[in-house]
Amino acid sequence: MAVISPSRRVRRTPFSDGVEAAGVKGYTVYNRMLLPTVFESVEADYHHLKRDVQVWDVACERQVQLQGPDAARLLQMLTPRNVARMGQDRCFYVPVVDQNGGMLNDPVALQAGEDTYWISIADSDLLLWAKGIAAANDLNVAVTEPDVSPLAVQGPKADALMARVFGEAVTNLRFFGMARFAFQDRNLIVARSGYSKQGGFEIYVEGSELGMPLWNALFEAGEDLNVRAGCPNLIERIEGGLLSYGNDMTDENSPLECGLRKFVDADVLDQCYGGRALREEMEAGSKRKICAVSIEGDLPPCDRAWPVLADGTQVGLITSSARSPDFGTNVAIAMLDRDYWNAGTRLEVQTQDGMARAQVEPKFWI
Ligand code: THG
Repeated sequence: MAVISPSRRVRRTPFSDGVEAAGVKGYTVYNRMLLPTVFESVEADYHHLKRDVQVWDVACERQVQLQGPDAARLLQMLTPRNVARMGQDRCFYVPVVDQNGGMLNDPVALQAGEDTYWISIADSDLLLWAKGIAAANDLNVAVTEPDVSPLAVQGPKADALMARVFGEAVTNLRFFGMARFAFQDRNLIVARSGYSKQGGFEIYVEGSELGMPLWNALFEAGEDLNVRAGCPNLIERIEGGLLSYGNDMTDENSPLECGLRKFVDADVLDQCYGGRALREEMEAGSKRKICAVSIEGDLPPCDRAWPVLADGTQVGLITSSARSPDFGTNVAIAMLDRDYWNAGTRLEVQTQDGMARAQVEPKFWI
């Protein structure tokens, strides 16, 4: 594939110098910012992530900051998940939906201060939607993109590495718990979260000037842990069923179709956009659902949705796929019609290179 031509429109991150020095081999663009996709090879990066510890430049997970007396009210208008009891000690995975209940983003939200919330967004222009909702409702809230860049530390040795840089106490965080920890003369929000199933943390680096000092501190502290630069890994995230907005779902899909039912709370559906549509879908049942699917054979890269067929008729789409070394098959995420989503259902997949046999799996692999 051709290279991405650099320009000011495709933003660098506070960690880009470190990423380049580490020998990044591929990038994608996410929220108009560089996101590394491969260092050694996707397979080698995958094995290393599952064995050691990696530092990821995920600055492209931009924050949409809501600040002001109506910040909490605006946040609740954006999501069907009840955020009233979020507090400043944990973050929430929150579907964000439009007035029809269609997914606009699937961010992680947290309370960064008294009347300040950060929405750590996936790849869509959520800032514009939030500004629009605030304006249309005359809310007393400022919607901005602050100078905050997440840096993730992921892998089985993440606790060991983080303890060396932030102190032992950081390892007391529970899953999706968060607190402030000192680095140099600052207190940074750290959460036990991240876009892998290997365990780890995310540091919300407030102030670009801290980026390279923190990057370097992690690499100096973790030399004997075999720390390397890494990035969200395509194979590992499909095995783990971690959804990718724009790939696995769009505004054509509801959070219920995306398997996010547990993040839709009936008691707030009259406070958020799209609540009525979601209530109707809960009563009627969803017409399709995200599923784990295995696919046989040698496949091309999944850079477009692949039609899924049963007896020659289309019954869904494969939205992500990759060869898994650990599971000896192609692991895939699909959106499948109701009559075809049961585990064991045999299907056919139409790739750009031809047909392949597939089967619905009972659950994701990790
Ligand atoms: N961390 C932060 N921001 C992000 C991401 C992240 N923004 C972009 C993108 N990732 C948003 N999407 C996701 C998708 C899945 C998860 C987090 C963000 C995730 N899911 C857990 C799982 O599926 O196992 C469940 C979370 C829960 O149970 O609450 O972690 O990764 N800052």
